[in-house]
Amino acid sequence: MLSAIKQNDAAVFDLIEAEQARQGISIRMIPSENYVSRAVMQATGSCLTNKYAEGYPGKRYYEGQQMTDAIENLARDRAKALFGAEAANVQPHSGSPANLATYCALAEPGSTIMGLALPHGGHLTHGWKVSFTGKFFNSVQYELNAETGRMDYDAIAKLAKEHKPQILISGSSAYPREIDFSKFAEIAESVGAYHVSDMAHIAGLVAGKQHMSPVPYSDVVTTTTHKTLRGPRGGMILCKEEHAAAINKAVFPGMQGGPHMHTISALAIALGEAAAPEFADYAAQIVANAKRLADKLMGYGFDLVSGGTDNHLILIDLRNKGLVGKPLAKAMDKAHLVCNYNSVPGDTAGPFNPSGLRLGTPAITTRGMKEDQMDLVAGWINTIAENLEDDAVISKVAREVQDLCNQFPLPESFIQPG
Ligand code: DSN
Repeated sequence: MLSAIKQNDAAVFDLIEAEQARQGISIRMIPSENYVSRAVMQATGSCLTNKYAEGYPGKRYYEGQQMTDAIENLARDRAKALFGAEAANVQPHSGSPANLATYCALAEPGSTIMGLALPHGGHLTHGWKVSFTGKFFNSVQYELNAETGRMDYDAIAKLAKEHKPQILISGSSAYPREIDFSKFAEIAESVGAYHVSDMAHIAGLVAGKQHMSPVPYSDVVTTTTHKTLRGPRGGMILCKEEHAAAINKAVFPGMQGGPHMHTISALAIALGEAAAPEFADYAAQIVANAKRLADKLMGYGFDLVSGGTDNHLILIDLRNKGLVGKPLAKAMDKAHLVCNYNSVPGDTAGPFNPSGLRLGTPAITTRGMKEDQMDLVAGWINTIAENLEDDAVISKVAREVQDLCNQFPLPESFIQPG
């Protein structure tokens, strides 16, 4: 697959090959990352990258759309069937443009939107002040309950009554608990707001019936396609039919030009994979692994935000250990245990040196790892946290990690030919 790159551009080939090797010998626990199947990967590298297809199926601005129309319709139909949605737009280049397009479809610039604050697990595009979503709109941010580390639906309702947002956003990037989308729908209805849900992190868990679906409770649902859903890098919007025209107009021509048809073809494949019965087993194992890892980490005295997890991710608050996130994340990376440092609710440290660590199980579950392997991972994290400056200890962990990765190669259909 990479032979032409090797022949034409040795510099890029060497870097891709090195990255493939790094992914092979790493326990990848950034909760938004995964491994895609060989079929999904091949579609992203297909001739569809050569095609412009501005517009929508049946109404394009360039000719030669015989195949692209069929592909986009297939992706849309599979998305609607998988998630039980009335309408789907598969063109957003990723989650951030999907969110901005959605807000622009439902509200005028300057209107009030309300989402979860970034340090409490929200996404930048839920109205955080450095994002255009926090600049173009009057953004009000809700926070987690300081005691429980969980959504405080009464407090959210109170804030919504006070500010009367045009759009209430549910969903998160670093919240380890199940979100009750029905409560968000009730709050939105009580103040006359649209309910927009961003299910980017949990889309695969929703598809695999391991998390409540936001679709029946939302006007619009946005998502990326490459996290737990295990598709190509991209975005997607699902909505009620009454919003479909406004959403389509906001994505194209409002926000984007030509859709990435190679990505859309890969998304169609990934949606087909997610509809297969074994995907539900995969989603269930993601959650089982995260719960086991959380239990073991708590056994080592780690303080987890909300006291555990219901989904694919874990947020460690390191303050009780006298640690901060970045040095631990960097030491773990040396041992090929890859995660990210992260703010935790109530963090007074800045975003470049926050007090938390965010871990997730989607990628290691794709490798076939189960609860027993989570026990090893928890032990290694603890060993590194206790020996941050000790290179000999870190090297020993790195060798053990590599041994485990060798025992858990990717399943055959996920291995990319070199
Ligand atoms: N950057 C993603 C994440 O890691 O959660 C969110 O878009």
